[in-house]
Amino acid sequence: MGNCLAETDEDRARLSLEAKRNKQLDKELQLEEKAGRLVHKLLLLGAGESGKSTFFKQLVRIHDKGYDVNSRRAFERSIYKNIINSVYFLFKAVDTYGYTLDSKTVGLRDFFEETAPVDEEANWLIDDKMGDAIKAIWTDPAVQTAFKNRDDKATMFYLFDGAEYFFNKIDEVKADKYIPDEEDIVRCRIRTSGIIEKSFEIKGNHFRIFDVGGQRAERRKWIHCFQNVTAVMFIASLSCYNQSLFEDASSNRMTEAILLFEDISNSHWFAETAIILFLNKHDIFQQKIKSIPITECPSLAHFEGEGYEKSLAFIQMVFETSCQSPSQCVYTHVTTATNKQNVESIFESVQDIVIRKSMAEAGLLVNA
Ligand SMILES: Nc1nc2c(ncn2[C@@H]2O[C@H](COP(=O)(O)OP(=O)(O)OP(=O)(O)O)[C@@H](O)[C@H]2O)c(=O)[nH]1
Ligand SMILES: [Mg+2]
Repeated sequence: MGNCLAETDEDRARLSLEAKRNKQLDKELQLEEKAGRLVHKLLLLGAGESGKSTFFKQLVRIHDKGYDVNSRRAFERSIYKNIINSVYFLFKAVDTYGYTLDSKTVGLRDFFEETAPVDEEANWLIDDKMGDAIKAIWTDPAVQTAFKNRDDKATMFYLFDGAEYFFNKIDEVKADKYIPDEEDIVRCRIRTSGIIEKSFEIKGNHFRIFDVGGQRAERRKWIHCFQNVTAVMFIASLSCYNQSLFEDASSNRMTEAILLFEDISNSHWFAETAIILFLNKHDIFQQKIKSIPITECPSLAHFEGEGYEKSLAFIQMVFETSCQSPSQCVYTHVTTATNKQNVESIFESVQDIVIRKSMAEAGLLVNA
């Protein structure tokens, strides 16, 4: 499996706890199967920030109970943190690329930097005053220019994908009575650490779905849920072809995703497993491709075409041909995980693939 699963000593204790927990989960799975209940185990895999948890959250909305008031409240702090961090990233870009803030914004910046927290454990909060400051900062022409130029080679910087969405609803977020809605939850970014698992019953079929952390340091934990997997849902961001990794600025995100997909799809662990590839963040890709060619990604530098359709087809071809296992067939979908209807219809096809595969394995279907 290459180095994506290499273990280090530092968190061995945590890993062994997780291994125990996953052994327990596998035991439960076997018991359920013994009791005559066929459980389809599905893994969401992929590099960091590709949209695995977003997909998982949509499944909770669509096929579980959704998010009640208490669970929605639990996202409040992370949303404040997402927004505040985005303001810091915008200011950093303004400084780095020499944009000039309005004199009024300079004063607001002082207030923001004195008041807004920076450390993880702080009490992240956007009250009315802070909300008004953020709103004014966001509309400053220099900040807007930095934002618009964030993908240009010369003026590039990292900003999480939900930043614009939350800036545009800052009036709601800053209100005392604010409780995140399900759309906010889907847009909120919380890096996953470890393995999160949930059971779903859909039309009488039982699914157990695992969401994992995708950043490099997280991947060594994946192996603990690799046994008896019915399908891998590999999520790759389409829009990351011009971005570098959060955890390593010298590596291109799409190159990383292609190499990871190659590792996973050719792995002996998944020789009997359906591999479903989601080319995600289609909404962002559609916009970005108008001005930035996919050749920005070193692994796609040999592409000679241009335009949306050819670029998309090329990315799909590169991913699919990296799976060389003769017994394996990759089922590809182009997705926008923030769109509930899109996830709902795509997951219909996933169920179809999974159920047909299970029937074929049980000898009930000739062509899976
Ligand atoms: N616009 C848009 N944003 C998306 C899409 N999919 C995910 N996002 C956003 O991308 C950010 C990262 O998504 P996550 O689901 O947290 O990514 P992840 O793969 O779980 O990341 P790790 O937990 O670090 O492995 C979130 O803010 C999502 O709202 C998409 O299709 N379109
Ligand atoms: Mg996640």
